[in-house]
Amino acid sequence: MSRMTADLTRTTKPGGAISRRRLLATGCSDAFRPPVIRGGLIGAADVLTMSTTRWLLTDQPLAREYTRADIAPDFPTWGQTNPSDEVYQQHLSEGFANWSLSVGGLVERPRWFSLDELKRLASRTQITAHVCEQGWSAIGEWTGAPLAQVLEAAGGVTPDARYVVFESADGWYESIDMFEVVHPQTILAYRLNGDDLPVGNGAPLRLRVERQCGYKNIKFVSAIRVVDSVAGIRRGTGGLSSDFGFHWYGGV
Ligand SMILES: Nc1nc2c(c(=O)[nH]1)N[C@H]1C(S)=C(S)[C@@H](COP(=O)(O)O)O[C@H]1N2
Ligand SMILES: [Mo]
Repeated sequence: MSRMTADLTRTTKPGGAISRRRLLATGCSDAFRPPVIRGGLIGAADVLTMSTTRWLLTDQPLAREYTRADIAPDFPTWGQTNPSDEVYQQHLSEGFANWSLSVGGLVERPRWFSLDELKRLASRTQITAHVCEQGWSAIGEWTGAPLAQVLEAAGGVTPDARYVVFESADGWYESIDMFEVVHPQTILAYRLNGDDLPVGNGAPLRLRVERQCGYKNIKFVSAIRVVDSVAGIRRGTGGLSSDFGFHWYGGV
């Protein structure tokens, strides 16, 4: 984690305000409270306003996007590449035709999404650099449904929503805060470089959070849950990586 530690020296921006990276990277995730979204649902306009505001206020622009010419010929696979979980293997053998994503917790209408339903939502395609904390990076083109769209299709989040928690078929779990949730590049990706997501890269669905390190980009996502606190989840830090000592906000 040495390069993330080095980032801690960049603590202030020109205006003198303490950057959010520092707040979070020093383990102060409790000190950081995203604004409560009033009025029940996150409307499209709210999402836009909120992400614009956050961008202006906290100096968190889009992650850099590249061109097709920059795409790595072979995007690596890393960590788990084929979960042995029985249910997962069944879905894999059926080409994920009967797979569905559970969306629950603090949403107005908890529901399931088939892969086709996710693909029918508005999509976003982005060519970005994946940066693994273990010393490699690769550029790939990801296509998926913006997470904000998915939550919208579940009726929007309730006023006390603060985090989205992701569960994976291999037992991995992670969470991100509502700021990251509504960021335009936060997508649930089902395609890599124009093809269905390969198994090794997290088929049928993986998270892309382009401003955070590899380990936050959880693969084989099977369920997402909106919560007001991550304290009750496993060891209580909000993710497998952070439960084992990595920063919860794994800024690149
Ligand atoms: N469920 C799950 N998600 C995961 C992992 C994993 O082992 N299991 N590895 C993480 C790490 S450390 C990295 S670098 C990326 C690797 O993504 P890739 O296999 O598409 O290269 O996935 C992340 N998400
Ligand atoms: Mo990684």
